[in-house]
Parts: sequence; structure tokens; C-alpha cells
Amino acid sequence: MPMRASVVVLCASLLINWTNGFSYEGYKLYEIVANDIIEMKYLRELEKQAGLNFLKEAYSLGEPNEVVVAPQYQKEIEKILKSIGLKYKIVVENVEEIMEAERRTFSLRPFMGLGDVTFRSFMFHHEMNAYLRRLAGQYPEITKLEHFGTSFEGRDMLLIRVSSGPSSNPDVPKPTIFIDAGIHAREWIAPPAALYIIHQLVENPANAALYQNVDWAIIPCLNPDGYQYTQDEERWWRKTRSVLPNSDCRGTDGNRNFDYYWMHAGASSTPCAETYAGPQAFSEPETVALKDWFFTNNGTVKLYLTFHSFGNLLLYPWGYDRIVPDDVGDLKYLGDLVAEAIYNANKLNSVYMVDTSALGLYEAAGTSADWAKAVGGSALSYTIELPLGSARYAFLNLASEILPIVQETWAGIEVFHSFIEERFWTNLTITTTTPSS
Ligand code: 0X9
Ligand code: ZN
Repeated sequence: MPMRASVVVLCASLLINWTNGFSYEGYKLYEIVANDIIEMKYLRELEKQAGLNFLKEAYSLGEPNEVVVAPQYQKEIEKILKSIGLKYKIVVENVEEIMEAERRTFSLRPFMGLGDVTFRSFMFHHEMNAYLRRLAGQYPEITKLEHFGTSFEGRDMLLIRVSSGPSSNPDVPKPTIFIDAGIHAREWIAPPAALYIIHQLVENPANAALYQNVDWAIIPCLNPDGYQYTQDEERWWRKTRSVLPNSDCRGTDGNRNFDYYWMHAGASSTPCAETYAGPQAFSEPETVALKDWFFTNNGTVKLYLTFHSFGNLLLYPWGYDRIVPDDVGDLKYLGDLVAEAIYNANKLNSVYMVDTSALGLYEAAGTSADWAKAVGGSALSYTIELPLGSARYAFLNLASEILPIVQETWAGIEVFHSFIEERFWTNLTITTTTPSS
């Protein structure tokens, strides 16, 4: 290359790096297919290594896994795949081109005022907080803001409570439904699902009955640092953004960081891996905040829901191993009812599969949903893997499909509410107010 041309290229690449610290330039998207159990096991082991970012895991043999690989690892990965005999193909030669288009769409989102909510485009974390603050100011009789915690980078994590007030029956406290979203940064469809529940409860008077006998505690963004980082830099970032003393790689998988069978299965001890469980359980301020909240509100949570994406799955414990809990009957029955309601909402007509986390997806220990049931005291606990809709690439949900997805999800939430109200309020108040003869 002539000197002048190389200087121009160098300046251009410096400019790209200056305007945007991270680039997917040269990253490739692979589809890797395991055709037997041994190949599948190899793949699961590869997942715990640095350098591979699994975007989609195959549920069954023969189905493609989608994996994004940085330029410096591509040769080595291809060599390993060939030596094992794993079939792969490159489906995107340069991921940066996809991401440029994504960034363009995001930058063209319609204007919204601070304090507003929208389900027509994705929001920034500070906009979510501003919305919660506006609601708390406008509806002080039914809402209360709580400082849930401070993220590693110092962001304010806000939780909103929706309640009509304390129980008038001293023998029966109101049950709480706890909902979080966004523990995985790149799963952008998750926070809007939580925000829509808040919006429906607080701003739609037709739903006032839903917080008469049941209290709600909702945190729409459990990993604000990671979320911001996906908007500014690396769209497919999953973990928190904490800094480790002995590694240049940052972040822990929040959903491997809880102290219940920590590191037992499906988690990595390699800091650069996507499923890095952290140097120890509860190493992250964001997961500690959740733990502390549960302990402070001792025993009140009867249903724990955590929104993720994607895959149309309603998963209940256990996730750390392929075993079912004693109350599997309730968990499966309620999950099926919810799945039916989501389908019948007639928005995207998503068909959800209902199973334990380990049997329906894969074994993974240290998740919030296992912890919420085993230690946090919430017998009912679900991980909800929201749909990808008609998006072509993993996690890159279309802005135009936010609304139908959150609407159909809301139909499922109404069913969850009815079950909790009946079991932990109606039935209990009848027993405590009817004198036994
Ligand atoms: O791996 C996870 O943390 C969740 N899937 S995601 O694609 N959103 O990352 C699934 C958690 C469900 N629990 C288990 N499979 N144990
Ligand atoms: Zn997730």
C-alpha cells in the first residue's frame, strides 16, 4: 500500500476507534452444529473458554448454535472445530456491518421526554429511572421508589413498589410478586417487559384490582452498567462490568453469581468467558443488592420472575441439576396456564415451552431463580425467556415488535397474579376469618 493511502487508512481507523471504542470489525458469526452427544459435550466445554460468545444454544442435536468469534481467535477455533469434526459455517463475515445498521436504527428513534415511557423503541437506563421517578411523584398513594443498590460503575438501581397499602388482616400479610429484568445486558427486550407491567399497573386504572391484595416489587434493569455498555460499545455484551484484579477481561455473569450450588454446573471459572461465575458467589454489587432486598423483605415474596431473552421458555427450578423440586406440580401447572394465556393474547402468538431450567434448557448453577426459591424463600420462581420475534440476529429484537411482545407477556402476568392472589390471599383470608366450629 502506498504511504499516503496507509496514512489515510490509519487515520480512518483511529477515528473509528476514537468515536467508538469497541468495534466488531472482522468478527465473524458462526453456525456450529453438533450431531451427537459427544460433539455437544465438546461444544459445552468450548463455551466455558474465552473467545467464543454463544448467542444461541441449540436445544437439540443437528440444530445450529450461533457463536460470534473475535478475529484473533478465529483460526484457533476453526482448527479445534475441524479436529473434533464439528460442522460449522460462517453466516456473517463481518459483524460490524450488522451493528452499524443497528446503531443507525437506534439513533433514529423518536424523541421522548424525560419521565416518559415508550414501547416503540428501546430506552436508556437513565430514562427508565426518570420514568420510575415520575410515577412515584405522580402516584404517591400506590407507588414507592426504593434505592435497590448501586452498580459497580455507580449507577443508581431503582425498584418500584406498587401496593394499595398494608394488609388489614394481621394474620395474613399480602403476598409480593417480585420481578426483575436485564441481568443480562444484551437482552434488550427484557427491561421493556418489566416496564410494561409497571405501566399497566400504575397508569391503567382498569388494573387497580391487581394491587389490592397483592404487592408488586419491580426492578426493570438489574445490570445497568452492562446495559449502557451494550448501547455505547459492544451490543452483544452479557455480563456486568466489574473489574477483576488478575484479568484484563471485565464482568461476571450475574446469573451464575448467586450462592446456591455456585459453580456446580454450566458456569465458568475463566474470567474472559461469557458464563464466568465471578471470583466468588455474590462478588457483584448488583447480585448482592438482590440478595439484601430479599433478606430485608423476609419471606414476603411468593412469586419471583426474572426476564431474559430469548427462546420462548418458561423455566422453573431446578437449574443447577436435572432434578425436579417437590412442588413441580404447581410450577408446571401454573407455567402451562401462563403459556396458554400468552398464546391466546393473539399478539405474536408465541408458543412457550414449560419445563425445569436444566431439563428445558441446560444445567446452569448460581442463577437468581434457583436462589430465589432455595434461599430467598419464594416457592414459585420462573425464568422467562422472551421471544426474538422476527428478528434475524440473536438479541437484536425489532423495535416494532416490543409492543406485541410486552402485551402478550402482560396477559401471562395477569394469570400469575390470579394464582398468587387466590393461593396466598383469598384462601388464607377465608381460613383466618371463618371461625372454625
Ligand atoms: O443462561 C442463562 O442464564 C439463561 N439463558 S440466557 O440465554 N438468557 O442467558 C437461562 C437460565 C435458566 N437456568 C438454567 N438453565 N439453569
Ligand atoms: Zn439471559
